Amino acid sequence: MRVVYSPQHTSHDPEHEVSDGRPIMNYEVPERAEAIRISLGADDGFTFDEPTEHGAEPITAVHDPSMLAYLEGSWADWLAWGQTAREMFPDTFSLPALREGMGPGREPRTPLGRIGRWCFDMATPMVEGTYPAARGAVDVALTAMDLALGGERAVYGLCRPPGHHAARAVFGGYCFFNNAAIVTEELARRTGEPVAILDVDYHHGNGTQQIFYGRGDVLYVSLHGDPDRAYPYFAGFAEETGAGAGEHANLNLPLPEACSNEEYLANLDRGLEAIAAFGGSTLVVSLGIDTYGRDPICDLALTTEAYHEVGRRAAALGRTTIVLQEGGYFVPHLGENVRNWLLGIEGRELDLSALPEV
Ligand code: SP5
Ligand code: ZN
Repeated sequence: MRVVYSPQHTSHDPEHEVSDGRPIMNYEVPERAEAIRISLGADDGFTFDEPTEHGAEPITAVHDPSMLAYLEGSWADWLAWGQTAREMFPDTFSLPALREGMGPGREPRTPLGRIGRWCFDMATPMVEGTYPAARGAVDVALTAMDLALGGERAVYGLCRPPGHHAARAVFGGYCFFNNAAIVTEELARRTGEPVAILDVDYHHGNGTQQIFYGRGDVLYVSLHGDPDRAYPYFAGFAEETGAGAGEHANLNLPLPEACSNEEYLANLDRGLEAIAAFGGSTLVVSLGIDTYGRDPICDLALTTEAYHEVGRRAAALGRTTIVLQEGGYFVPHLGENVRNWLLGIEGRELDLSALPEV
């Protein structure tokens, strides 16, 4: 399988986040992508390609151009205002109720006002190298798409930072640009066909859902920790089925705490049935490994065997598949879990031989 990877991701190296009422070390670190690169690099079945630049147009096809401009200029703006911290966090959020009945108000001018306009949480700090890394992740995803359009049956884009929490005009959840949504939109435009997205990250992909919620030509299917207990809290409910032309093109499958392989796979089959019933010849996968039993921030109970089986069942759809990396935070097993997912999709055997005992 062809793998698209760029070392540019390492310039996004956040240190902190706020979680459960405490400042903690950020879980979305460069070591994650490096662990995946090392596992895939040790297996001759994977060959690596560098991304090519795709420019801004595919990004603004999905995101507010003002968000792109904000992300591009935000670090210089931070420095120009005399800030010296190496991470930029919002401290005040522009929730709609703050200006209820008063109209939208002016666009904020200060870096802290502006980040509170564009970022929805306290897990997604920006550092000096965040913007080039986020652009690099988009290029990784689009290059994987190019390979798939060129005839590869399944391709993996080792995206970092991840993307599925970024909506049209707001970012967060360790995500800046929605890599999977950008690829999906570009695929829809280039092929004229409907496109299905399968999101198996532990967290609901609120950004992807938002971007395609009114669209009938893009099916979004997500398996995730029930937002009644899990981030992102405000989206991912089963009753969210799409709007207008997009009605019935959104399928949320919220899962209980400690969900086992068996229960997970039963839900997966429901998602795959919906995808099989939807048209189109391509599948975009948002691949998160934070469903793992040992993930430090999530609460499902999947094992490595499940990843191989999920890949195998996704491949049985018989569609050209573009797999893009999202979350997964138990770094010691992250690379081997991704590799086994990809072995599954390629019809290769489960291989637990390189899973370290930690
Ligand atoms: C791409 C991705 O996986 N983003 C996830 C963003 C999660 N953000 C932090 C959520 C904080 C929830 N803390 C729950 C810890 C349970 N003890
Ligand atoms: Zn996640």
